[in-house]
Amino acid sequence: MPKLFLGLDSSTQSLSAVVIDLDARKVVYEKSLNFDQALPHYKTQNGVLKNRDPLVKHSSPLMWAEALDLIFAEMKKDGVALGDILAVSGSGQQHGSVYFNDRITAALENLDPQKSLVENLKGVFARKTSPIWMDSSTAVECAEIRKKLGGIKYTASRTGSDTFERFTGPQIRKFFKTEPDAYAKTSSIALVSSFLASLLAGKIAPIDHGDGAGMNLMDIRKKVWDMDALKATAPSLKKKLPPLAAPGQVIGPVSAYYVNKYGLNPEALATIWTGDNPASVIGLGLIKPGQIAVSLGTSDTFFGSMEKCLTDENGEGHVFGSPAGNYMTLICFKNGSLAREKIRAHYGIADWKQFGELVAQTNPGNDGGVLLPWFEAEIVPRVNQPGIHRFNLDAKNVAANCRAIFEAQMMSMRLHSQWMNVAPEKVFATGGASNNVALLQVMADVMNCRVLRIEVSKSAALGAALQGAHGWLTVAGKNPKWEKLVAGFTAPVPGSEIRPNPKAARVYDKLVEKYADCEREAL
Ligand code: XUL
Repeated sequence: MPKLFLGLDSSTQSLSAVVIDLDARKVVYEKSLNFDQALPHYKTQNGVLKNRDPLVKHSSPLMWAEALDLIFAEMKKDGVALGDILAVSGSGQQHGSVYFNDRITAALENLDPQKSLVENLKGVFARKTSPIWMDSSTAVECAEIRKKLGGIKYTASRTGSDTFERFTGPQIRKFFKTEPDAYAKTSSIALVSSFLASLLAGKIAPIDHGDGAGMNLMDIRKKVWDMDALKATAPSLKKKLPPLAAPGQVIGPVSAYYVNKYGLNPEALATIWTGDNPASVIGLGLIKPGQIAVSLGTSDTFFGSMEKCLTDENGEGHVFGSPAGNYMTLICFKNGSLAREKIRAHYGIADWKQFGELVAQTNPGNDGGVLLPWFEAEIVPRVNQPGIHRFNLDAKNVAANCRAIFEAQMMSMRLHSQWMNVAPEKVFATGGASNNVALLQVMADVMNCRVLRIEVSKSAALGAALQGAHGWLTVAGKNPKWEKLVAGFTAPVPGSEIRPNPKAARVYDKLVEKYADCEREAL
């Protein structure tokens, strides 16, 4: 019998499933359900409910539950060997929270396969909607909690991150302040990940150290609820939170609901879920410290494994628990592809090929020219007033401005990841812009390490499936090693390796200092 494991990823816009055959080291099934399209009756736009306040971004927990039913029905229809699946794990968009009243435990224990999950969950919510990571309506609560915890540096060193609007603690505080009665009736709070894990296990699931670190409520070093942070957030919070647990631990067998309804293996194990970023770290094979991935998308995200817990005293970067047992970091730069595209459009450059040719006409270091491309308010560094700043750079020099945007983004990454104290050994580039060779060459030169392209379409769901395999092997007494487990699933694109040019690397060692001065001046 093949050893099959199912990984699910409930992201902002979709629910994805990946089934792996562990011995064959192959993904044997992939499916994605787009919420807007598959479940139009929730009226979401890109997975988000409409709201008059542009800062408020909520979604529907019932939609996530309905999607779970739907994806199992699809897998059954597609002939997936659900009876052979040995464990199910998953990941969820980070920070989003779900609020239950005291009917939740009984509802989870008695999931009736004659009914849908939505019907089974009738009357269990203390709050109809769930604030998600895109919400930025809690600036006041962030300031309140940060102040009580003793400022940015202390909050970050205590919880792994400074307070952020999207983090769950500030969201819980806002709920307590604005809807105190509903907060009082809340008996249990889940993250998106632990909510879906609970639906699979048929009982309230623990929150794992990966996703738990995205709440501003967990002591990042001891990996327990931080009583001061809980107190600073809302009263009686400890009673409302599930226990914390190591990523991927087995909760128990899957609920009979999925066995009776979809033919899932009755012996399949349900494990604790994690956040989508921790799951991606596994899905991309970033097990060893020094292995970094940069996802070049709408925003650019820099993440990787870290052995010891170091936190960013400027409060820009995040530290989460990693499914591999140690830590992971995540730094999110808002002006990613958007800023690159703005420059391209501004200079009327036809395509990225031509853009790359222009970059090649200029020298690494741009003869000292620096651009700060903050088209949008930036997260790293904190920039509230968007603006474009040029130093020794002529706005009319098209080629120099093309190089400058790439260099600025890569130098910012290098500068603002220094607190991690990890010299990248190699960087895996993913995301839309990772096929831009000119950009990757600048990355290799600025970081002074090899850059390899990696294409994993569903890295979080794959990471979740591998986490399921890890949980199952652990219970089977096989003492699995992560490095061995991920091998073969996440190979870089053949021939994609880009090596740093030593001469250019020396130029950037100097220029990064000037770049830091420019940032200071602009801020
Ligand atoms: C990370 C974050 C996002 C979500 C996206 O802090 O907010 O990456 O996890 O799903």
